[in-house]
Amino acid sequence: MSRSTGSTAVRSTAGRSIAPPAIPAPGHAPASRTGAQVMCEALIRENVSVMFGIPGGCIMPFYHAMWEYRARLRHVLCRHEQGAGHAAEGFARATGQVGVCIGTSGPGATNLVTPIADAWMDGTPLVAITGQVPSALLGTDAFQETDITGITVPITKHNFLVTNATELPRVFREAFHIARSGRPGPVLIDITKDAQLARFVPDWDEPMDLPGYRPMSQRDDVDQAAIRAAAQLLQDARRPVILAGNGVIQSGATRELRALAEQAGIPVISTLHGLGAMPHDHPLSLGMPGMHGWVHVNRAIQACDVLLNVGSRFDDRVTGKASTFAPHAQIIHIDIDGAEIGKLVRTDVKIVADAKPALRSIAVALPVGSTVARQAWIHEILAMRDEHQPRQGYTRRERTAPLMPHDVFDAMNAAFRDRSDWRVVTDVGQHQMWAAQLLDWSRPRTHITSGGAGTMGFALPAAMGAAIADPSRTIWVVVGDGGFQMTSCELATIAQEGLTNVKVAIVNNGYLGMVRQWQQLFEGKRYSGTPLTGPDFAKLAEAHGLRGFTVDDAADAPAAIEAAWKYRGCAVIDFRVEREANVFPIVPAGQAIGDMLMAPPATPAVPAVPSPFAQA
Ligand SMILES: Cc1ncc(C[n+]2csc(CCOP(=O)(O)OP(=O)(O)O)c2C)c(N)n1
Repeated sequence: MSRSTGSTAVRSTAGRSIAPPAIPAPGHAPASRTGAQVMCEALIRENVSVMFGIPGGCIMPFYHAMWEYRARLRHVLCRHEQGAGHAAEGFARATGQVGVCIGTSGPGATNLVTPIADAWMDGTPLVAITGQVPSALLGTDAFQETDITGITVPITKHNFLVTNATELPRVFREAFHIARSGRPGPVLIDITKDAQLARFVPDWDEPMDLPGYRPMSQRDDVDQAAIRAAAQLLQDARRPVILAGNGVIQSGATRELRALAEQAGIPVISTLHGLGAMPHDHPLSLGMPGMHGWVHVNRAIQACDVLLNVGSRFDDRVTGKASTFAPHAQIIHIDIDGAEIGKLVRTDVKIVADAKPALRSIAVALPVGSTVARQAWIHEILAMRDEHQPRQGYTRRERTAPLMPHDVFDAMNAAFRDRSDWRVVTDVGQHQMWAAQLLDWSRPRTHITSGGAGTMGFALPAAMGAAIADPSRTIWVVVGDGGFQMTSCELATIAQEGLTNVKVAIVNNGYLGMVRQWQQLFEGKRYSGTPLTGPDFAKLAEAHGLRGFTVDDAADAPAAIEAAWKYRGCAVIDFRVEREANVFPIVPAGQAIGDMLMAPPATPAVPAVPSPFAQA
């Protein structure tokens, strides 16, 4: 099985133990430290225990110091900085804590750009630490110099270039505060090599200096006038719905969501990132909306008279053509980030607040009244659901190959049903939408995916981070053969770390499936750049010392999942599914969410641009 190099051992290469410098107790004068040692102590003070990264020239002083602190700071050596960043994201998404990733200057830093952008889009708390060339060389195109603070301005909540080591204690406190407060997100700290090497006496009490940064927190008062207005709208509504997003999960407000829904008899729709906020089998739980949302959910949105959006930012994958979204509804929007409110969809009641206190306040303000009219509304939605029988209709779809994608998800659901010790991390593409639609999501933070950025390659490293964060749970990766090949090098990291709780299900259709689906439905089947080959994934797993399975018949899927689950090590299952299965429903790009396709159009679309090589 996996080989462990003992990367967390507390011994020097010479076999002698090295005592880390003691972190001074409060009230004791701290001794002089290098900037790099201060970085380690600042991380420990922020309760960081695990970091994901790759060393290199300009970050070497930090790695040198890390050795002394290795009993308290575990470093996971990833195979690519993109993997390190996604691993830190997975750690953060599983725990709600700030994830930490590290890269050297130049290419190390630019390789972190994708996960930083991903964390930005999905509100994931992340601190990225990068080394920078010595301050005397800044701006000279020195070896491995890249202006990473310039590059990451639009995709970080804030970033810092530290050239003066004495700023490090304050900068680290500010960075972690910014990453985890308000709408969480990524912060980058770029530290020149000379600042890491400089010796000084750190001042841990220097106050934060963040003029103008006043994020909302759970302790802040909620605007009571807005709460009363929202409660009144909900009380008077005959056809209300709640749209629950990532903010509910981030705020830990699932109980408050359920309490309000039950008190007022309002059905709840969960966005991709809201899956798990409301148990799938709760009578008021409707499922996912949007481009691949269920028919009854999208129709409920288009017919509702009041829509309470809590913690979702009206992504265009949810709204379709925004001007046509929920055309009859008065809209209440609760968001911790005021800039999201009214950005894409008109809003009637604006509540800038954390989801938990806001939902609690609305429940208190809501007069207890009759819900008879609501019951009629709920029955109407459920009748739509029964008519379309989305889940059943999908799984009953004719089997055109020995293994259909839905066979894989059926088998997974059966394996998950009686267990609670799992999470699923999905990648981007068809398998991601099938997982969202077909798996039964009941608990928060069990569904982790790349939503806003849609980053292929996210799943395997993010699962690695989630697995390290919580060794008691099995982390299932659901990934396409395309996305898997983007970051499959992290199998080596999983093997080196000896992780036993990562299980990988590759939904292998031999295509970049989601793009191929669009080409089939909207571009006259012109499969340009989408047919895809790959290695024998089971053998690839075995080559890493992991366990590999190949499944090409539905009858074998449940046994493979059980065997992988019970195997005391990381396992990879290559599910070779029907190549041209599609995700339905689908709302064509730019259309209203009511305009769903439930099957390929009768007349296939032809490419809009005729071939320049066509014979005259
Ligand atoms: C890094 C990146 N490159 C390109 C895309 C565009 N894209 C979206 S889905 C998709 C196909 C994914 O194929 P695969 O991983 O095999 O999953 P499938 O759709 O077949 O389930 C592509 C190329 C993307 N989302 N991310």
